[in-house]
Amino acid sequence: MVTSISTGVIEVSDVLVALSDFGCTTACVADVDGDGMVGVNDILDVLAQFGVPCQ
Ligand SMILES: [Ca+2]
Repeated sequence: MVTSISTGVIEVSDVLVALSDFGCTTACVADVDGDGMVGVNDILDVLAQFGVPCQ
């Protein structure tokens, strides 16, 4: 499940966090798909959920 990184809704700041964390491989805050690293899939997940309220 994709959850907002900073607020209750996926928004620009979450996309920016995901982008700034791109390539991260340990303790990644932007690892939204839970595979242990931040890659293209995480960015796409964040973008796919953009503007959607999440828990
Ligand atoms: Ca990931």
